[in-house]
Amino acid sequence: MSSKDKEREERLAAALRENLRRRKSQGRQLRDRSTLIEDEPRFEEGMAILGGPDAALEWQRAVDLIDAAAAAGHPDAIARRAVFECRGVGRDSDWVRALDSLALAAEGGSEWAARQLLVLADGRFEPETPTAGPGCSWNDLRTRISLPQLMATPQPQALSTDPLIMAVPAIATAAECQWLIAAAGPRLQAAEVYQHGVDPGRTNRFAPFSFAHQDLISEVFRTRIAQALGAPQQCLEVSQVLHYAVGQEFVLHCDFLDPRALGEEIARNGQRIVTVLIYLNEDFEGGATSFPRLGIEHRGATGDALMFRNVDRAGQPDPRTQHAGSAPSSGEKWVFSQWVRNHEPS
Ligand SMILES: O=C(O)CCC(=O)C(=O)O
Repeated sequence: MSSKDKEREERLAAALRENLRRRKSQGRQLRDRSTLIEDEPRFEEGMAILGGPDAALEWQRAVDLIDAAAAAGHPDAIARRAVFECRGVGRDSDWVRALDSLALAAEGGSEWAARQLLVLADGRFEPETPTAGPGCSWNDLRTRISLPQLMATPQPQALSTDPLIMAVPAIATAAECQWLIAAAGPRLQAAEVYQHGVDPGRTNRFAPFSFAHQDLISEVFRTRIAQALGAPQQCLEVSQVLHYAVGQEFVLHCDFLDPRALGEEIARNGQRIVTVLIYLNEDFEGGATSFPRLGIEHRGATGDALMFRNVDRAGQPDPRTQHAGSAPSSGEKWVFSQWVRNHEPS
């Protein structure tokens, strides 16, 4: 056995021990131990592929491994399958099925699923071991979720009609915002600018929500955004959560891609026609999103969105949309950021 294989085996064994310890300590019904031992490596291997450098090439194998572990009853694999179900990964998108899986996973002992269910059904964010509530099961909680209500988006208010800039109040709940902050926090890294990597003009940090890090809350955000814009989900780039500490900023820039430099990229994956920001908190000073050429400075309350077109009515880059993420002067600023293309990747 190579040292890499040995390392992997040790990691899987440690994950298995930790998983068993956690479920035992929660006093939940343990499934047959031998079944768990069989499912755990499949789940861990699937997750390792999704989080690794070959995710784009090997995603189908990862999905098959996680699906197999889920079919055998592994609660965290069932929770992960819920993400595939709502996104339509290797199957048709089906939110009802995804929420049912989330409840099933929570009933089986997945804390990750239980915490998401609380956020979606009860508007409650619990960072530690959650309980459904007195006399209430996870399945009961699931029945409280109405899909039309969950995906509803409030009426936007125009801040500018040309270029179009819209404020959407309360597109997300406080609990959903807290969830995304908590999910992004441990993964923050230096933010980058398109094709240039880390840049002195963008000193804040960010966490991408790529395949391995998606959950039902980030998917609810994406679904609401796609619905509000009338855009197919496939036009949405990888979502990001941005974090600004005092003094950190994203200096003046435009979000459209320059057709002179990036013609091929635009032809293949589309132009970045819309930017959506969802403000995840409000307990900071300063930190507005500013459009100096339009005289607009905007700061949403927790859960509010700002949506703006980066191109003009003819679809051409609109330099008037130049904007900046200003630095907070006290506190920390958290924002969910979504760039949207004008067609699906080819
Ligand atoms: O954080 C902000 O207020 C602005 C973010 C931004 O400029 C962007 O995502 O393009």
